[in-house]
Amino acid sequence: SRFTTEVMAGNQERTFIMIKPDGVQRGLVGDIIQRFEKRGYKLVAMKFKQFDEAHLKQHYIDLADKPFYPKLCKFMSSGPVVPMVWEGKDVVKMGRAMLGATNPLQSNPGTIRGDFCIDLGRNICHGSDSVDSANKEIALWFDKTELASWSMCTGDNVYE
Ligand code: IDP
Ligand code: MG
Repeated sequence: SRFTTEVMAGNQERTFIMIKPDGVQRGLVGDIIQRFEKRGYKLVAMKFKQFDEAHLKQHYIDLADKPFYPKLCKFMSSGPVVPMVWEGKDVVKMGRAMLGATNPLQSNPGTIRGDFCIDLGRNICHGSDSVDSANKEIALWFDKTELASWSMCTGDNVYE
């Protein structure tokens, strides 16, 4: 079955991608989702919601000792965001590549940050940096029941 093929090909990896408040404000929600969708990745979960500072502090807990941590968490809770889970082959690494470098001035044109932003603190999107972080972030942002279990009708056109 297709499910067996996907499991065998290692296509079940998941990452956590989030459109930040600046990305929402600038009307980039559709474009960012479309890039993952068009590439062939499978959407597993998505929300549109404002979260409180405590939640963002937990999300960025690894950066707690950085000077920009309070400002970052405050900004991230200043408006609605679009947290998402995307699934597919090598999607953690590829998601980061699609986002571009953390500093938009070092992001190549063609990447999300390289196409749409300039400043480090307004880099419009988040993506998990490892499978381990992805699992932690998915568990923080989504309840198990919010992860959709479905098969895309791509047949054998995305994966050989
Ligand atoms: P990442 O988002 O590319 O994974 P991280 O190092 O995890 O980058 O930092 C999280 C976010 O914190 C960045 O996306 C950026 O918005 C912000 N940030 C990172 N470094 C700085 C900094 O030196 N000054 C201000 N904001 C920063
Ligand atoms: Mg990070």
